[in-house]
Amino acid sequence: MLPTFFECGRFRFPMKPVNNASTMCKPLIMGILNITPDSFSDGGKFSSLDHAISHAEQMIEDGVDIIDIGGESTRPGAVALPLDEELKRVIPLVYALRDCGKPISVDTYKPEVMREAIIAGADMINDIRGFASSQAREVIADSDVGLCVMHMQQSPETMQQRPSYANVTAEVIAFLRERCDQLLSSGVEKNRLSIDPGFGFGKTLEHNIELLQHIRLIQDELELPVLAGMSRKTMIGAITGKPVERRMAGSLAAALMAMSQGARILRVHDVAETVDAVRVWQAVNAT
Ligand code: 9MG
Repeated sequence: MLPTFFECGRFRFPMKPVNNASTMCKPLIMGILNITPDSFSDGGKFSSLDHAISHAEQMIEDGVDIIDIGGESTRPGAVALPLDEELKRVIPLVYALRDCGKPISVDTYKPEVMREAIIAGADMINDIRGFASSQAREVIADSDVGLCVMHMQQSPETMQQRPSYANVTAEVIAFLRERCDQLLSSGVEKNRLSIDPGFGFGKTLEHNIELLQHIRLIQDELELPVLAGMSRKTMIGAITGKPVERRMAGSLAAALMAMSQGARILRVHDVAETVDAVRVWQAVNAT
């Protein structure tokens, strides 16, 4: 059974529907807020911080539940960002948004960024490396933030070169179980954890499809809420043949598929459209 609530810093979200039918639970919408280098800081009209703040305001108007701030690209082939640059991009934005009324998640695997983000007011840490670092686990254990523990094979630089599994679902479950057990042993409460199969992180299209078909199994096995992120990813492009700027419809279909499999958090770029799609799906499903 899933924990009754997902505890996320200053916020608490119910994880179970009233009638206990898991497909009826409205998923939380996590909006993606990437902060890029400040190309206008020397005299331009808007800085990248201003752009990011107005993007966050738009997402709030559109019905977002959690805002996920990221400073480092996690695309296949992306190289790591130096620590000081990531801190410079992310931390001012956490301070700027901390009182926006929505939980602020920070997408990072660096313990130093986690620590500063928590001090600045972040409510959740989203770690694509699944809290592999013992320093990261120490920082987290000392806090009350919610966590997303994600599966990845290798690292963003190399992950799509030759993904390989004997049984992708079983291996992802085993990996997430081990990482969650480590976090629980270091003192993290179970109701602060969410898990993520890591679509596109060291997976072929076939692996991604198999994982999408098995979200409910993954959630039931680990008794933890699943976060699913497929928005605009290569897997959507591979299925639809569309370039990244034309993948919204495909991304909505994938989000609804994840929701029908019981996913509790959907990580998306297009918040307004996903909120509408979820509303329609629920209105029909509830009758
Ligand atoms: C940062 N990031 C990019 N894609 C992601 C995904 O699918 N899940 C999570 N948790 N984070 C992601």
